[in-house]
Amino acid sequence: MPSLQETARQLVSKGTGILAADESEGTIAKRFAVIGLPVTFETRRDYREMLFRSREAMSRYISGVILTEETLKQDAADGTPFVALLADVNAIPGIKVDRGAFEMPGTKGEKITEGLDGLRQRLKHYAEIGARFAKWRGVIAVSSYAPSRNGIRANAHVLARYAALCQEAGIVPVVEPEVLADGEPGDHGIERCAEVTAETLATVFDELRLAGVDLTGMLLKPNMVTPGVRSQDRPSADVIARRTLDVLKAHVPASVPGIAFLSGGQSDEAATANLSAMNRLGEAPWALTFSYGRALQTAALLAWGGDARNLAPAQAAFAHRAKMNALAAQGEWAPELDRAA
Ligand code: 5MM
Repeated sequence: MPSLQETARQLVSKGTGILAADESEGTIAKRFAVIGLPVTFETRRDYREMLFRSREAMSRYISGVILTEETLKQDAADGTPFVALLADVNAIPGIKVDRGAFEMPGTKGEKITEGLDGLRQRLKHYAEIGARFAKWRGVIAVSSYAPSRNGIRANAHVLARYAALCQEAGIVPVVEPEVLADGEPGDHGIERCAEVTAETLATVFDELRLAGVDLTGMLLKPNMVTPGVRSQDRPSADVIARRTLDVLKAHVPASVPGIAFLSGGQSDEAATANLSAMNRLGEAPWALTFSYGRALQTAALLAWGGDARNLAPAQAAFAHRAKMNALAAQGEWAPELDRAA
């Protein structure tokens, strides 16, 4: 069995990144609503099978996939287990182990992620059925009264407890503290995002150290430092890259092998351009790549539209986004490459 360090390094190996396909039932319902598709066990299977059978995207650009528990245990339509499909394209199976973010008492609408009860047993089981990494997302809202120190500390604490339990089970924890860009009201500027991201990351690494987490055997999945999605600020990719790297360099130890960003509601092209600009700066002590959900999947979902006849264009759309982001992970993306497709 590969070590935590080997798995973590493989997940962020040059020119590859992670596909986040762990939408909960509520989230996948929102995605399918856009194409007018009902949400069933079979439609979720067919959609994810379309992605995982996109051989070009998966075998060349995707190092690992974050699955839901359902998908980890699910078979493709012809009865092939999804974990076997992923093994065939050399993609590492991962699993989302949190049970969602719920209103946190003592705060004005902030959220705390739940799922620690029974996690030790669940992780043992997930490892036995093939998961080699896991993900837990803490959600940090930004408003005039949020986040509170209590909200940040509590989310950082559960992220650290989750990470320690993962490592005990031989599973690489992907630690995802997301400072929301698309929350309410979502009109904050880049400065406020930088300030909240800095405090969040400082607290997360404080808690990870206290929990005895081996930083060489984990990955960080943060937001980029951007304005809220309803802000009037429109900084360039170079500004976003500079601000993000400054915050990360101040708070993320160099012993962490890699940082795989979430896309957080950015447009497909912005998520790619910002990642590429960061890698072009060439200053990061960690690998910098993607762990995108929407920014990898939206074009494919729209091209597919729930119709098996659209398999080829949908897989081509997915392969294109995966390739653009793989180039960005090496600082080699350019807008002409995107538009030439
Ligand atoms: C794919 O979405 C993930 C699961 O979200 P829910 O539990 O809310 O359904 C999510 O955690 C995702 O991994 C990250 O937010 C990154 O996805 P985006 O779309 O922001 O790149």
